[in-house]
Amino acid sequence: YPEVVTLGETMVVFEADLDGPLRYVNKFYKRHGGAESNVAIGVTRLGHTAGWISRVGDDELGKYLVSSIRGEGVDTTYVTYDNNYPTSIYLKERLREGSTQVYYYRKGSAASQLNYLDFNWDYIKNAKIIHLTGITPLLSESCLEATRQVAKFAKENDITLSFDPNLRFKLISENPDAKDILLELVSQADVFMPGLDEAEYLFGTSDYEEIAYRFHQNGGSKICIKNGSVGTYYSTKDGESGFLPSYKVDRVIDPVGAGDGFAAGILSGLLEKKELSECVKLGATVGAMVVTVKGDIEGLPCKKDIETFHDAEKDVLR
Ligand code: KDG
Repeated sequence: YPEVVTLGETMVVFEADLDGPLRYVNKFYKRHGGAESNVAIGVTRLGHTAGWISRVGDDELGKYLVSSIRGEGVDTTYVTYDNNYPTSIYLKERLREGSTQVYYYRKGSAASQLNYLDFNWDYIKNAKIIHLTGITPLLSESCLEATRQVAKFAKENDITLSFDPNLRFKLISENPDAKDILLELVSQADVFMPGLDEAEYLFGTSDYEEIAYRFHQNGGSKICIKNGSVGTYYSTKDGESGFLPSYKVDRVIDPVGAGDGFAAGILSGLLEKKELSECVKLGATVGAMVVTVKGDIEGLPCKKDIETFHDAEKDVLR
């Protein structure tokens, strides 16, 4: 059984090979991206096991997603093919270096048909960590129900529930209950990893300590609040807290996927029973490495790459 189980939608990404508006782009690279499968791949690269539950269309793009994600070492046993709905896609435009814009084509996708009645609960029960994002519950009614059932199951079975809000304003603007739905998941999470702007949207304040205090008061055990290139504030219910400044990178090539890399580092650290401060170092390193490479998953490091990244901070490499 995989140590980390996650569920959600993954899309085929068509990434422009030219900078500038998409209307002038004639060639695209085919890749894939989905917050949850990105985390599963990240965890696998760091030497742990992960399973991703999803639905894809019974089409060529669906077959591509499954074979590629399985090829990354993620368990895809519970990814099903849907005959009636297609695999979703998104287009990635790079107006200039470091500034990425994405366009989704995901409405009515196979993944939005995910249904908890199909889940193998024995598989989920054996996970050490269940990782959810705020994208899945906003995809459809059945995805909302699936997320709620999985979160409830994690609580009932004492499985660590990890939650990254991953706010997608397109999905939020279409759902008047979005904030309440997300707050419900925050209140169940053991591990919570919002961006500062996301925490501000959810809690109405950008004061790290107050956000953490309110999370812990609700029973949450570990929180990491990410503030991009500035750093990460972290805190545990037991009183460990601190701030880790972000690692510097020479050039930000593509910021998409950094948060998922961060989550992969945190979850791997937790599986290794590291202190939260050490988990944050790992998460921040993975996040920094992801942005230096094009693609949502391509920059995810394995353990050895992490040493090389930190070695590069020294003046001489021997
Ligand atoms: O976190 C990266 C994701 O944003 C990307 O891979 C695609 O899941 C995705 C989404 O909904 O944006």
